[in-house]
Amino acid sequence: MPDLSRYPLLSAIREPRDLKTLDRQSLHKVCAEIRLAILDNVSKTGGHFASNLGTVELTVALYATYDIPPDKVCWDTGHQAYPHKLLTGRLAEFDTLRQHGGISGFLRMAESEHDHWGAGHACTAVSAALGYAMARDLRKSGERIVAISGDAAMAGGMAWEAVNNAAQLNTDITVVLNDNKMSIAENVGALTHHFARLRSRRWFQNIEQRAKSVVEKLPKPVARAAAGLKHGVTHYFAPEDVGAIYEELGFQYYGPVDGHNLDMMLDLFANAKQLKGPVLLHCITVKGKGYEVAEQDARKWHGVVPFDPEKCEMPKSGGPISYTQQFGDTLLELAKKDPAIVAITAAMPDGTGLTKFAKELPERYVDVGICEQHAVTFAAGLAAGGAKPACAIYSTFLQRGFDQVIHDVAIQNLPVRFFLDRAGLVGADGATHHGAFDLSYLSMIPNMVIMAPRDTTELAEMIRFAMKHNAGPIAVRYPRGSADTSLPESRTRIRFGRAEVLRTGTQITLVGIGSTVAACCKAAALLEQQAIEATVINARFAKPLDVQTILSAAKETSKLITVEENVASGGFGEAVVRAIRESNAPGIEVLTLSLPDAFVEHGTQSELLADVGITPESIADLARKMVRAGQAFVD
Ligand SMILES: Cc1ncc(C[n+]2csc(CCOP(=O)(O)OP(=O)(O)O)c2C)c(N)n1
Repeated sequence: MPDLSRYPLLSAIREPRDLKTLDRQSLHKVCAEIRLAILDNVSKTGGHFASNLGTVELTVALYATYDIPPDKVCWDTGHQAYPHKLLTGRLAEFDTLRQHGGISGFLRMAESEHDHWGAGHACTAVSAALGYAMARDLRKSGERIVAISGDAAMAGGMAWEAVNNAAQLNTDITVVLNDNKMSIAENVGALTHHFARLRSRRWFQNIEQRAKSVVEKLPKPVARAAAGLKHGVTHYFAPEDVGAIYEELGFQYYGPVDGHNLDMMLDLFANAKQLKGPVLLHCITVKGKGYEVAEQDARKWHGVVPFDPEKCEMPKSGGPISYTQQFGDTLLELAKKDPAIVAITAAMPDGTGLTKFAKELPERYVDVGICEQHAVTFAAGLAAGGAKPACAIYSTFLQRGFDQVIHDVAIQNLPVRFFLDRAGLVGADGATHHGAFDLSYLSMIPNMVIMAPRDTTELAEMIRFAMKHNAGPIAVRYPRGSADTSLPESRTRIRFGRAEVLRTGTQITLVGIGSTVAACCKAAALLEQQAIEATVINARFAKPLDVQTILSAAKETSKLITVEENVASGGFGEAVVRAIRESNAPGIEVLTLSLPDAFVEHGTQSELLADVGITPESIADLARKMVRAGQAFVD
């Protein structure tokens, strides 16, 4: 448990309404204690850092002003909501953040009654808040609904769909735009420039005074109408803000305000509380506020591993090359030789390994923002136009572009190359971020080819293969982190739809795909110690499946286990079972080992793999039982 004596005021706060008992001076102290709690704990657990230091005053001011509950707050993504966690009774558990069995790094409705909206993926808050608002209107219950979104998330298509709908519903909803000019990397796109223009305007110093001064400038009838309103802060009062895109779309735009000026933020929310209809409060914040190195390099300090808070240093990452880096290096090497290659990321240049590409070949690098759907169709257009798009999106975020993959890429059989980092269990980010579904959601699509490398060397080969593959869409999925280096070094060339046999035995066949190949090899070594001879196959292709190689090993051993970091339904194992059944080969027992039909929580990757039974020991154990007991495991 954290040392609560370090946070005397914060430790007495169990829920937002407790803030209402504090005077302004104490609220300033609460802000300082929240920053300290974030630094103390996140420096030990790792997690989102800069984004949370930027929302401290905003959260305290909102929670001290609104009536929560019954008022409700929907945080977008949730990676900036640690102050919210600390103000809603989770200080004592804060040192378990993102740890196995501990509290989540994001918000989850199941974790706290104060988490009104769970997330992890961006751009959902305004839609969710709008739903809450309509439900409230139907109930006639009258509570206030707030959505808090970052500037990058507000550029996502879904956020615009919600804004468009909000104006139509014309219900009472407050959107707080937390504008720190940053996504994880620098924010991109035309909207960013629009926000910058708004930022450059005179900031509100004092809301009442500003409202008054603006009213005085208005023509009389409008001024009278305006003055009649209780707090006088509608769009009528801010003529120089006309042109703010949100006003054109039916929102009352109010801002920009300094999101770290607690007193002003308290005034802002006290006023905003009274407003009717859709309202947008534009707050300017600084990512990393209060921790100098994070302010200076918010990109590096967005998400952190455990670090030394005194020295302000994160440990250097050593060890074998990561899949991410291998991807970035290999694609850049290929793109230098092939001018048709274009790299696309959806707001994840560092996470997908494209930072170097962006620097060296900026004219062929596109960061589309948090817009995975657009990224996919944009890539399809590039392919149709003769370019070679490499669309690098995390497995979990490509879920956003599912229809685009089918409708724009696959039906037209366009050669878009998808590179899916973070496939399988990702660790501390938990349920919203695991790449648990891509083998399923891609396998079902006609024309799609899917590969998964057993290690980083094979990833490089697969990237080369994919960039040459012009016949239609192709995807390479690979896990977070580095490869297991214990695999055999001997290599065979990648051939379309062909698997690789890594060792042969007569009693059982273990078939791995991607990250699970290493576990299968280790399981085979354990089995060997128990005098059980196993064949190990590196499937390489989830689609098309190498039925010939798998079937001939299955016939030889009559027992087979598939292992994958993907859910069972629609996954690799199911495809193998189907192929064996369709072959009508008699007497083959098959067991499929996969992720469960449940959302896997957070922890380290190895803790989670142990939880779901994907370890060399558990594979060996199952294999031994199958071989020794001759037990029927027919699907
Ligand atoms: C759909 C989706 N794509 C990508 C991400 C990865 N991601 C997490 S936070 C973030 C940046 C968000 O920027 P912004 O909304 O401005 O919030 P800030 O971090 O600046 O507070 C990104 C791209 C995500 N969570 N969801």
